Amino acid sequence: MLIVHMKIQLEKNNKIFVFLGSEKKELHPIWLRERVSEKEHLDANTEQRLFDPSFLKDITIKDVKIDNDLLNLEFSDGVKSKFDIKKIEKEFSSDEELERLMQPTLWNSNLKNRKNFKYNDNFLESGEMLELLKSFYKNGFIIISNVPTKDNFIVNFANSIGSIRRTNFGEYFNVKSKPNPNDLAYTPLPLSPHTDNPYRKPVPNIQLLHCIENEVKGGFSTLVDGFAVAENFKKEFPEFFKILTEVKVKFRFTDKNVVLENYGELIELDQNKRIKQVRFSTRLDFVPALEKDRLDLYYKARNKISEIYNSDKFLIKFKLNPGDLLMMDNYRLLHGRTEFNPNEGNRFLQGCYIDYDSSEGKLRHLLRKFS
Ligand SMILES: O=C(O)CCC(=O)C(=O)O
Ligand SMILES: [Fe+2]
Repeated sequence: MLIVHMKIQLEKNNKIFVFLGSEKKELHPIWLRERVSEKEHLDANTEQRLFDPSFLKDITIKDVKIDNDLLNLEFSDGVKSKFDIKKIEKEFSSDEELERLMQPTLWNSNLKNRKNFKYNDNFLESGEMLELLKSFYKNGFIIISNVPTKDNFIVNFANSIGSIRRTNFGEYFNVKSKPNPNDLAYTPLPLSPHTDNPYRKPVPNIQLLHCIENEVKGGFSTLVDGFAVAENFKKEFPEFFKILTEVKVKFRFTDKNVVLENYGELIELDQNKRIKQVRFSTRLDFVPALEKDRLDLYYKARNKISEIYNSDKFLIKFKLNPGDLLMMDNYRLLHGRTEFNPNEGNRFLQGCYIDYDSSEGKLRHLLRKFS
């Protein structure tokens, strides 16, 4: 955290001013009254308020004194409170460290310096777990080995970061070749790089895949940094980039129980025109019937980005071994697998989803614990 050093000054009529660099700001009495932290006002376990500040009206400060690092206040409703000035200072500081840790470092197939993580019984609350999450935010994925290959252990793993995002595939799903599959993931067919479930509302943020068995010669896993490709695309093919950031494509999943649909751009930008999310799932995308010329451009752009997603310049390919668990950002990375022959042996992965509140919540928690 970047602490902004702050000076407090009391002026007449119990006005409290803070100086932040050259800026002078008056602290609002209700802003302070909301922050009283004595135990009759705040639950000690949850740090949640035992009063409702939205009911507070016409609050003024009756008395104020500074005593070293403490601000002693008496409010017009009779509440007396001691404020730690350092805590007020923190409210004016930005969470720069967290922002920096969560900043992606884009990569292509030359990706090096990948950290290896090895699971043990104490891993999930350890400093290593903090390193794992930092690495996840940096590269958009991590692989951790030695994760017990017990059936549905992935559920424990995911729930120790946050909470599983259950879907119509269940709390977790078995990725193996099976008869009458409701998704091509459950066949031995190759899967070109894709993002998962763009048809859900909202699209799951993070996918976990845990390898239980992998006895086949093929069945390699692939990953691509979609943000790196999109940045490259923007430079090399600006017209193509533009149309992929504009057209909202429909994605659709159906089986005998449900029809799921959602819309989104293949490259979605935020209000600052930064890349926010990529979507690519050419088995289930349906572009609207735009004007022919515009569709011409769209299809050329989709061909080109597909070519790049599948190219050796950006794609990494590796084998998941039993006990390996892959966790990846489904808004940034594309994943896939090469074809395999199910007659050679078993290939069995278990998968599930979690959302960013899980990974970010755990990151904040471990930062609080270890730094
Ligand atoms: O079989 C694999 O390695 C990946 C399958 C897949 O794309 C998925 O489960 O989302
Ligand atoms: Fe997938």
